[in-house]
Amino acid sequence: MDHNTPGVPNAYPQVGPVVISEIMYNPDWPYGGSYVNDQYEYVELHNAGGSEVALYDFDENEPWKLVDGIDFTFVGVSPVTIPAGGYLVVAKNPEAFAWRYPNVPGELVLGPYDGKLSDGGEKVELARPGDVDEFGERQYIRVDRVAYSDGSHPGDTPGELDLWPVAADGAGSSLARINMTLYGNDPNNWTAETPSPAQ
Ligand SMILES: [Ca+2]
Ligand SMILES: [Ca+2]
Ligand SMILES: [Ca+2]
Repeated sequence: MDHNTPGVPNAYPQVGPVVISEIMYNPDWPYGGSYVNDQYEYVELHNAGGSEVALYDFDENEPWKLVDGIDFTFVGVSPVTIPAGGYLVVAKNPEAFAWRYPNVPGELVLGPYDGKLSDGGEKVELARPGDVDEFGERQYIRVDRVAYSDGSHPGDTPGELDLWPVAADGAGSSLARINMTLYGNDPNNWTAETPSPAQ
């Protein structure tokens, strides 16, 4: 939360500066590609802040992670960082990604991650390390989380609609976050757009 507000409704959730900015969960099949379509999945992160952010906790000596639907740990030769205004891509299969998006500099692409992004929708969470609990297990603190859907899975409430854009479901578009500094777990802040990894 942004700040403590005892006795009144919670403040607007704290957002960023690093957010999940684009989700390619169901890529279309590329002409001439040598992989099945889910190998072209990716998640893009964006640093909407004014200074570089390390995806690493120097107090805990532990890297940040992507968790829930997919699993990825931000390990590198040195701590992974995103410059102010910069982007980073985590690809399901970096070789497949490099073939499909040859203009994206390789140093901006990490991966592979474990698991696959569901074609129906699921949660993707960016998390940073917290304390180790009494069982010796490290706890993780949510930085950003998106429970996306494909536009065809309304909930169980009668009359409920699935407001997520259907065009990102295998038709060539990806889910793109509209406002980087507004809450991400809200279909109103996402649209289906031409893929724009690392930009
Ligand atoms: Ca998928
Ligand atoms: Ca689907
Ligand atoms: Ca993008």
